[in-house]
Amino acid sequence: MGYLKDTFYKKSEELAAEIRGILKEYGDKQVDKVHISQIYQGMRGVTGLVSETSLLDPINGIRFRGYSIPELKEKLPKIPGGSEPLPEGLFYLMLIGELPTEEDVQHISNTWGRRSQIPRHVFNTIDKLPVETHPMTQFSIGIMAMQTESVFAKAYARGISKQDYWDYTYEDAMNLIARLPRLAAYIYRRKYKNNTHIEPDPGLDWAGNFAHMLGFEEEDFKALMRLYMTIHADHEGGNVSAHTTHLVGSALSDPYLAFAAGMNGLAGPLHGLANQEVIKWIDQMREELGGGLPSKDEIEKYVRKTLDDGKVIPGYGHAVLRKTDPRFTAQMEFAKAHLPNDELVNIVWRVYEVVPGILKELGKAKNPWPNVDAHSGSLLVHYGLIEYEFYTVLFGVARSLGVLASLCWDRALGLPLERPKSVTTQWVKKFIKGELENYED
Ligand code: HAX
Repeated sequence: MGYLKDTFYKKSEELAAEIRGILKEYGDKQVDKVHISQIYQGMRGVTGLVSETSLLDPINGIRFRGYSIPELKEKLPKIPGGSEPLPEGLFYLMLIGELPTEEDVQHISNTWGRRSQIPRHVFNTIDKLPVETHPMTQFSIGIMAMQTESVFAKAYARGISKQDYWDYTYEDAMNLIARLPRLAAYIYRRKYKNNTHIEPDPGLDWAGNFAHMLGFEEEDFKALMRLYMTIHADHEGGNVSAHTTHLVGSALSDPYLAFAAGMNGLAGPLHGLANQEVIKWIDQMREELGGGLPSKDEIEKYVRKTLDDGKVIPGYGHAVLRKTDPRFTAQMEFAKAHLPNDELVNIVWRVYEVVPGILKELGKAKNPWPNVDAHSGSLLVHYGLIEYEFYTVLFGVARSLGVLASLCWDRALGLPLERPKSVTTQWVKKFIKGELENYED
């Protein structure tokens, strides 16, 4: 067994034993009571699943194994002379639960480099799609086409013990993460760069190589990709992409099937697609106003018009967060250091000065503050990645790190099929009236 896998196995054995103890002693202890409003309103605030890799605090934002984004920036290994953390290090932290050494990170980089080959039929499948197919659809189809490679699916078909599920899941997770940048770059270059492709550079790290295969050689863009992949990797277990991957994986669907399902959720405009929507929204505003840096008054009018038209302000609000997303702040800091005079970035900052006040005044959105998607597109545009529809694919590649590390944990801990109870409104009405005894719908 490789040393990363070996270390993971030991850690998972320890935690599994601890969980058995917790369940034995405290299994009946109640965490939340569920309100009727929560049953109807997307289970908001219902604690109902375990995800070891990260935890989201409504005020302070995401913590990966206890570490905030500024702490990750300080403590995770970087390339020599680099400013941004290597996502390989975050993957190690999420999988093992401890900060990695430089060697650990190098080991993961090399492993993913070795595993990154994609079978020809996957590219052939993509090639059969109309080129105008949305990149997220192409991405999801590409992941599904790669499912032929699932070692979990093959082992399960042969017949394996429950004890070994984690092992094959781990192999699939590592292969899939290794291959996703190549798949994503293929989709990008096919759709936007006349089908001209760039071979990977084995000397580069995972995110740096991704930037290279996309066709961006500027060191600052590579640094941005390292930061981007790190901050988008995970956001605890309840968000749509993480939860879907976990849910589908709980049926013992292999990691390719589970992750593709998660990506279909990420492709929704209330989730990951918001990053393309933000830039489209700003572009439309600029078009209406005749270009340039709009004044706060102009932005305010445009925001109110968007709301009056019954639309949401993309990049604002969150189901859990109640303050500015630290992932927004991390990108703002990057922009201040690298591109403080960029016009689009300055518009994003000005929008930030205007939108929260309006959303607060209207009082409907529980969180008037910006989320991760409010900033990401403006940075990409600056470096020339101007194809908005591709932005969610970048998010998807990053999200693989968290949700696939989590899937390894799901299998190692033997988490069961997920199957919450649903009820009918008829049931709710009877419940309210206290008529549920011997109830049959
Ligand atoms: N603009 C306008 N109205 C908003 C709003 C926004 N940005 N955010 C919330 N609201 C509205 C909701 O639509 C809802 O209205 P109705 O009662 O008429 O349905 C009301 O305020 C209450 O919503 P909430 O409880 O505050 O928010 P939810 O938990 O239901 O939804 C969302 C959270 C992120 C979906 C929501 O804030 C939204 O639609 N934001 C804009 C889209 C966006 O940026 N999505 C990305 C979120 C982060 C992410 O997942 N990234 O991948």
